[in-house]
Amino acid sequence: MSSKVQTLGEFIIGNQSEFAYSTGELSRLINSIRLAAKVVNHEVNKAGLVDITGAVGDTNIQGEEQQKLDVYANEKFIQTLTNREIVCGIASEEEDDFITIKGHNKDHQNKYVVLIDPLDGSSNIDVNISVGTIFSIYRRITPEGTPVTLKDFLQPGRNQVAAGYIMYGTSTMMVYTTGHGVNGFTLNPAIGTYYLSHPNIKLAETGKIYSINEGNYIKFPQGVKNYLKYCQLEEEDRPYTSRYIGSLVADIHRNMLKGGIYIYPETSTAPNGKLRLLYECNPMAMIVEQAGGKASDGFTRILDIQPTELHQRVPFFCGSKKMVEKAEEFMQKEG
Ligand code: AHM
Ligand code: MG
Repeated sequence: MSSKVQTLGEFIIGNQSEFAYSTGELSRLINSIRLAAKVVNHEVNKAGLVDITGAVGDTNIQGEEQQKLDVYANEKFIQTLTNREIVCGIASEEEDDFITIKGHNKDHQNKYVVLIDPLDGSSNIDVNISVGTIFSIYRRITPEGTPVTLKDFLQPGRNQVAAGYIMYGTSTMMVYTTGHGVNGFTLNPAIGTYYLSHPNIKLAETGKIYSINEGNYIKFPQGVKNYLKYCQLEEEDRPYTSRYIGSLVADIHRNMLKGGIYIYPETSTAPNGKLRLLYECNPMAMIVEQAGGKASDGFTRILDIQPTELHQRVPFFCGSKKMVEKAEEFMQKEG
């Protein structure tokens, strides 16, 4: 590896001055996520070897079966974030309620809240397909020195100060933004260092990939059905290619690099879709917008939605700007 290649650690320090409140705390926070991700990566990578992939038997707040690695990742991220004097609260997709962190002096002085999906797509672990961690960071809005409240977590996504994901794939990558573009870092597992491999990621304005669980076609709203027909027509640069892994981080990551649209719409049985606004859609929307793309619920910009509850779900249309605009056009035509 050439000595000119920047490591994630160097990058975080080098770009600290770009942060809105440049006290170094956000850098330390991102650093702690980087460290926890390394530990989780180690476990995910050996998941096929040991009996760690089975379902624990618990069900999470969404009534889904929780698997051992979800529990492990959840614990690791919470533990790492709690041990630092940076966050005053954590909300996790795997926890019913948010966690209050008093800080070492028990004075609630820490500034940031973190919302995290510790291991998304975990049903893919058993079959050796990429999974990911998604995180979202806000400054608290209630005064420092008081315990964090639900209000601090229910901020619209446009207030995020940073967002990112870690993809445990053929290579492990961390991709994040602090509102100044998107950068991707690849882990060299031999030495445990992430290197800047994808500087300033830009999403093509349009692409040729659409990603949706088409098995649910019958349950889709008419606007989505019409858009899918449009994607499949032999016209101009179409038909597009259909690619769906069923692992949000991997599907979005591929589309960011290749150009495309990801859709998880509302269905007749899930009127708000499946994905969670706070842990999945907001962070992905910030990243995709920072890369020049677009994210909406078919009608409204994701980052402008005022959340009303921690585990809220929302329909999600995300990816290349022109493709999302076209899908919105079909949605809006059907009202
Ligand atoms: P999870 O948070 O329970 O892991 O579910 C989220 C996952 C996403 O990664 C993926 O995009 C989606 O669920 C796939 O859902 P489906 O199997 O309904 O297509
Ligand atoms: Mg998830």
